[in-house]
Amino acid sequence: MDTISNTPLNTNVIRPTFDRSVLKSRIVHLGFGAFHRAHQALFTNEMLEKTGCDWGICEVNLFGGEDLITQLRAQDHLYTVAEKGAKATDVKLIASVTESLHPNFEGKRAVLEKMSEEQVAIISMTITEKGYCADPATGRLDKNNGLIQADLANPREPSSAIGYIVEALRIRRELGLKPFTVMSCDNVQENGHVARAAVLDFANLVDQELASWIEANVTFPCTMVDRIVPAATPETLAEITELVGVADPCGIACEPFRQWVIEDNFVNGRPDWDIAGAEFVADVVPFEEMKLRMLNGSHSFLAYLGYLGGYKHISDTMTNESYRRAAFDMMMQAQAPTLTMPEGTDLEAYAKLLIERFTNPSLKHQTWQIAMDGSQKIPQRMGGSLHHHLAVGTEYKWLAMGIAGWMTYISGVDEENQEIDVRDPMVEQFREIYQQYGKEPAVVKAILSIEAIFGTDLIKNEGFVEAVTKAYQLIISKGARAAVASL
Ligand code: NAI
Ligand code: CS2
Repeated sequence: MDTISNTPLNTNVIRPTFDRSVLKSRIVHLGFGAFHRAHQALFTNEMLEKTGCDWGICEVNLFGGEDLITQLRAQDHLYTVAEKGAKATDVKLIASVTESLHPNFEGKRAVLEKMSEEQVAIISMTITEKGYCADPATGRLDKNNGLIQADLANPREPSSAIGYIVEALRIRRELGLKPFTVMSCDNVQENGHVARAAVLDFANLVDQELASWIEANVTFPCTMVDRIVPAATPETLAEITELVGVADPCGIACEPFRQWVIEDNFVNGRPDWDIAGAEFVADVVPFEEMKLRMLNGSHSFLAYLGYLGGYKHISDTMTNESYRRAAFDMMMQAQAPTLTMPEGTDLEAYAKLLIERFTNPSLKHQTWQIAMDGSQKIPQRMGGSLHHHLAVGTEYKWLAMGIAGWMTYISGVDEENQEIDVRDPMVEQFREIYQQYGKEPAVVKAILSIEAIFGTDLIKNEGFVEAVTKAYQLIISKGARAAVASL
């Protein structure tokens, strides 16, 4: 079969020239999904091109993604990334991946053994927000999480990413090996701190000595990651085939923009990703907060209200002037004032660039995709800012509308009475609430009472409950487009 590894590729494909044979799996990456392929693996590829060093990546999917791993193996772990601008597209062949593992193919032990090999210095992760098994409201390990309960009962045979990390660290300690750095690359506020808390909380429940060793020896740098990478579709894959000259089932399309800000805190060495455009800084938290609130907060707003308003893609919502204005106002008036940024940061320029990125018509980023897992996303994208406005008494109507949009979306029924395929770890709880209240305004209070999402304070704030209820009623009675236009 013709694959990208055995067929001449179109001349427009940008091919690396570094020697792959020197690469070692010094990074084990958990989560070979869309984003990692277009971000960390691509940065690594460009770093290797400039340095010729030996930092290769072993890819692991702990949940799903078996086909992707099989396809990747069939093409010698090579794949392509299409960077699609509004006008032109660059196609890059990525050669930084050395090997791959899947517990459903090789077994859990093989994954743990790989993570425990001496040369492995970094475990990186793009495992989605829910992969941390943390309580979204507190950021601590959720001991009631089903995966965590199973792993606590049987820590040598883990299923969760947290369980794998703790067991691999136990093995490394037993073997007298250096630990690895745990680097989260997920859209989680203070992602390193959340990863650390989850790992330490888990370790403390299985072996307190191990927990103390991890606390003293392992680092969990925070990172701010940014690049819009929609899930692959038959259309993007067909386009990649056309651009590359042969089918690449692992190919992925994304926007040209990319950003990676990394806390420089590694215990066992790290690649010079800065050579490929990443930034190493002492404190990432302000950048993470900026990105999560301004980009992701408005993305979620557009996803819920856009989906309900009949828009399939983010770029479609940008064709409606009131959505465009609401997204910009949300960034500048609801989110920017809550941030404390290093001097010289131009938040208005950042917001303008975000609107331009959202408008990119070549990028078919589905509102439905971004709408997924709202229970994990809303607290960090809107919750922190809400607390700020409620404390200082400033306007937060965009946040109230965003939350009301999410609530309407999770009812599971759209404005045409069609079913919405709601994907969320808490979907059962949402279903029960809607079964009890229907679409009556009382449903708002019932949802705001979910502690894991909203904590215990917000429900006590009458002004806030009223603002969300009003926004919800407006969406229900007049529709999402009119509700957004009213802002
Ligand atoms: P994807 O759906 O293509 O991949 C998800 C990956 O997460 C898969 O590799 C899967 O094996 C793994 N996974 C899912 N649930 C898991 C669990 N409970 N434990 C361990 N692993 C689990 O999604 P994509 O686009 O790769 O995004 C993944 C994450 O990357 C996002 O949730 C976000 O935090 C981050 N991200 C994504 C961006 C994007 O534009 N796609 C941009 C910036 C960050
Ligand atoms: C999006 C993000 O799916 C989502 O929730 O908001 O994945 C977004 O595309 C990235 O964070 C951009 O860096």
